[in-house]
Amino acid sequence: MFKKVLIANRGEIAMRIIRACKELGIRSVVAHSEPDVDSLPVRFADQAVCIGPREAAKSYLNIPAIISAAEVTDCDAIHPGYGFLSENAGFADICESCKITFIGPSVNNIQLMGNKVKARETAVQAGVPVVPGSDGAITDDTDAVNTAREIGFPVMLKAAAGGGGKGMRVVHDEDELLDSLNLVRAEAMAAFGSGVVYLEKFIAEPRHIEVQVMGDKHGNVVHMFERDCSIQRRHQKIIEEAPSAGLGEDIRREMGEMAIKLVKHIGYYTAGTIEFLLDGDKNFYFMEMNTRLQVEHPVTEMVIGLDIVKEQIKTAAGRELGISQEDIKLDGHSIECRVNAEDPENFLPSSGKVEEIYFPGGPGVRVDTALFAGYVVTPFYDSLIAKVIVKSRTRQEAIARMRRALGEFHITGIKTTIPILYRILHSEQFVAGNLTTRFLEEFME
Ligand code: MV4
Repeated sequence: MFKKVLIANRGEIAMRIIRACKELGIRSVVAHSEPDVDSLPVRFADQAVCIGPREAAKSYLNIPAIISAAEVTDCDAIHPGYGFLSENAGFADICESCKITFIGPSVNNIQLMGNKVKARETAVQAGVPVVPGSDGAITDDTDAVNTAREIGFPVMLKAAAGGGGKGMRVVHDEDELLDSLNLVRAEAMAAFGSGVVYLEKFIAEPRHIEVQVMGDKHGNVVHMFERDCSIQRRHQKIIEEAPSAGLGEDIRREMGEMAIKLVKHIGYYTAGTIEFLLDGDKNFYFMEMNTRLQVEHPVTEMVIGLDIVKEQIKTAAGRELGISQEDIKLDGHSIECRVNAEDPENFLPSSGKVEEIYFPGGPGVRVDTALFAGYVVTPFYDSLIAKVIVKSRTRQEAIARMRRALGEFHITGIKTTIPILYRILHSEQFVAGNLTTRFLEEFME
């Protein structure tokens, strides 16, 4: 097992990784930016190293500084958390060259899934359903027109280097197609340095369902069922739950099997997520794979009773997965609400000093956060400040528990999105489980 792990991240996820290390008897070192010197992870880790100023590009994305921090503190592994360097193949490669284990997938798997055209092709090869669309990248204008005609409008143009909602556009008819193609190409070139674009049938009002997977370096892989992440705003998830109210046992089993097929096909050996779109007729299609630990992993932990971060660290160290697929059983229902430091009126970031804070507790409530009274929320990083996670026997009981938990959450000094979360938890549509990716737009009207 590792002796010491460097955490190249901040906030609640740094806390989460420190906790996993502690339970495994591994020492932790947190690499932090200058303003984060007073943060909770810095206090909770065994050691801390400053890696640069507040700008992420000069600290949390500063590869030489992070590698140096790991070397001077004698760490055998680096956990990147989510965001920042977690899906950076170059970083994973440098870690391995320096004989530091990157707690994540192989360089090859990161590159493969980072390219959405290749990811789609790989899914096809593995026998996993994908949205009807182009065979690989769109080569030229005639190719775009022919493919779109074949599959029928509306279609969606997507950048191969995109993902998470960046570099994509819905095209309603042929008149719009070529202008849109040039637009997406230009946007993709500016944002990702690659103008490669592909095309898919546009699935209207889908659910976003993702399957958690976990592999080891001995060829074992399991899935841990799905999360429903349909409640999002501008591609930022707000509420996630497990299991999804939109799946029956048959689709759930098929989706799990498809996720396993894909990860076995690529030799994946760590925690990952296979994203699917589920249409109104319950057809599901592979969309993307996230080759990292995700923000919403706790809802899965709550319903299967496993610690995903501990499993991720153990398998990175070469241990075999201690569990087989038959051992993984769904128990109850879990919901996560993301609390953001934002003005609930307009979603603008809110910064300042946290004056008073009281976290919800009691049966079936978990709060993942790095907040404390006196902490200063800065505008330099993501506005996620806490995740409230509940677990109960049924979805309705979990909703009641989340309403209760949000009601107990008291914070002064900064504005948060708690009032919005509270309203969603009381909406008829949410209670009925009628979730689509358009839920929030319709709800906010
Ligand atoms: C789609 C789609 C409809 N049809 N692809 C958004 C993020 C990126 N991962 C892909 N996305 C979508 N791809 C086809 N063929 C709708 C979306 C989409 C979406 C997906 C998941 C969650 C929220 C979303 C919000 C808007 C659009």
